[in-house]
Amino acid sequence: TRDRAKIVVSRRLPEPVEARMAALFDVTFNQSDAPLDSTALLSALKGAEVLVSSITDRIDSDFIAQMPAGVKLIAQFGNGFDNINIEAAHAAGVTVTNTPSVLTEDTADMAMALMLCVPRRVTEGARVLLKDGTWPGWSPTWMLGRRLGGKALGIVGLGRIGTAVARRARAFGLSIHYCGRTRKAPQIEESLRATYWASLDKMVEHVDIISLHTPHTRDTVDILSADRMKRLKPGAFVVNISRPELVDEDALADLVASGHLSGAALDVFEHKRGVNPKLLELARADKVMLTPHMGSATLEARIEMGETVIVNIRTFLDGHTPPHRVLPEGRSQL
Ligand code: 8YV
Repeated sequence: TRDRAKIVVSRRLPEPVEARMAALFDVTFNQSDAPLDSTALLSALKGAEVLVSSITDRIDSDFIAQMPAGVKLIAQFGNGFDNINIEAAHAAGVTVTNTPSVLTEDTADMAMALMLCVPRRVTEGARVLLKDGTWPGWSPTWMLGRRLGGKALGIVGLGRIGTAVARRARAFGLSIHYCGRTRKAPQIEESLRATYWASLDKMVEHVDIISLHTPHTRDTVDILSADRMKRLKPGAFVVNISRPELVDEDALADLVASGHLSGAALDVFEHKRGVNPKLLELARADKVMLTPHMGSATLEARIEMGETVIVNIRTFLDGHTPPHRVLPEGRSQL
């Protein structure tokens, strides 16, 4: 039998995942809770065969060019892989894998929470009652929000997560609209009673809520541009649980502040810039809901993501194509 493969894991993972990896491989874990910078990560990779990466690692063409030649697999702990230059990895003969599917349902649950929170004033109510202690007592006009049922939901990207959101939204009484590169099979449209729009510009004019479930690629940057958001119906609501680059955050904040949009709920932000101060101010006024990238943050999903990483690594080390290989034409931003 061959020696245990040396793998480097860029971020701390839930304890059961780390224990399982340590039992199977010769693992180097990042001992701190913060990401490693490129220099530290590259030096940790000396003598390694596999890098287990996360969204906070910038694996661009420079990084790949400097990677020790023995590293032949980048196993991303995550569904999205826009932090990795897939073309450069492929050109260097490095396989990339991700962890789709296991986080789909939990991420869709979170999308529904985001959709409900501002219109039904959930956190606002909790704060008033618990923190400010200002409840004047129940009254027929107390904390009136807006109904979700009967509204039209526009889903950008009816993939795994978009579809899981659509199923939930149907149960909440929303009608489903979607757009994306390809139209789904009639059975899928029928089961969701979903209306396809070939043009996002047209769809935005017909929906009350728009929710983004498409990856961050060169083609999707600012897919919700200022112009598109101005075309949304007055009072429309924006949900982003995908990637921050898909939305023009400044324009979104301005359109909420001006009252054209009734609000927004965002789970993702540009990490380096920090959270847009205009959005923070709107969040304090309960017009906007901000959560810190929690879409897949359940213990169950994170353990299953870890198991998926392990299956990808073992299959690769056994000389087979890993089940969740990102295809060379997998579109990435870097
Ligand atoms: C993870 C995510 O938190 O999977 C994704 O694409 O955005 C999140 O589920 C993150 O990617 C971990 O690397």
